[in-house]
Amino acid sequence: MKKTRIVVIGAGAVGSTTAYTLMLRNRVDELVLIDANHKKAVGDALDMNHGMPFLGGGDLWAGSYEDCKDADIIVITAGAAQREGESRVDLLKRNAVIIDSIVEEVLKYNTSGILLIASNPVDIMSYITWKKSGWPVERIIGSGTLLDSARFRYLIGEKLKIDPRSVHGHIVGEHGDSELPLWSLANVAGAELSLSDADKEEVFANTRDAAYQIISAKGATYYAIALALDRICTAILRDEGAVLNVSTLLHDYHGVSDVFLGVPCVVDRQGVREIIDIKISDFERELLHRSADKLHNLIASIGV
Ligand code: 6V0
Repeated sequence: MKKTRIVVIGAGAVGSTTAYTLMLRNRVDELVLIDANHKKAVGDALDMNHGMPFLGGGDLWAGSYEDCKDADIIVITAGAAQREGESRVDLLKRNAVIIDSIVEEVLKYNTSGILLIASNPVDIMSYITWKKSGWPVERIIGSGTLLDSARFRYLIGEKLKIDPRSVHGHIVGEHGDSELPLWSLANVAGAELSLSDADKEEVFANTRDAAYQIISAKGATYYAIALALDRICTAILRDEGAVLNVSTLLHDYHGVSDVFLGVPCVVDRQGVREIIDIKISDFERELLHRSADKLHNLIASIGV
């Protein structure tokens, strides 16, 4: 049987934590770390391999782009990290150049895998990756608002004293300042949430601003995004058909087209198999359009 392989490009805080998470959960036969700073990737691989006697599991090494050959999933986490006070969109130009060069290298060795993007601004990086690769759009997945939706569910769960796994809630749109909560769909066991307007405002503000809070406290966010990336990889490798709020190309989705945004998608071995056609309120639709307009303008500004 063919071995499963995931390549993680960028062995910084997000990439190394993602590799560690995949390793702990024994998700894959072969795990490869690539970084422009090869020494860092080598150090991480050594450090993680020294834990194998406690875990058992597959092979893990610091590699090169040639290792993308036969990879099932290539996770891109490389790039400049968000600085304190820096909006995700300020990262755009710095990261666009990096992503373009990485995709060019990957394409030399792999034409059939799935590219999973985490680098910010993730919706635009995913769009750039799709354009550059020429791959079918279902095989380009941005981590989108999956992390934001997890934060949202956690914070609702905290307010209601309910396990976040039993809270259903979706953040859609940009992974960033223009994202929006779909309160009209949020529920516990199908029942409407017993939250005041003030509670809702607080929950959403803490969801939207979570990255700023964490970066201000410790410089970077990486544990929860690593779990979110692990979740997407697992949905792909196990052909799950899981519904995840990942970033995908929209085509006349509530009137929005030609932009990658986080929306509920069915994820399986093909990548994004389909987008769920949710019912949203007129107000939510207007906010979704604003989020899309913001990204359209940014994409136009860098001439992609
Ligand atoms: P980091 O710790 O600075 O790591 C970035 C890594 O990328 C470093 O090890 C660099 O050496 C490496 N790198 C830079 N250029 C290249 C290149 N051309 N080829 C290979 N490797 C390269 O950053 P961190 O890991 O904290 O963040 C990485 C990216 O993830 C940033 O863009 C973040 O903004 C983004 N995040 C995205 C999240 C999401 O929800 N999508 C969440 C958190 C962070």
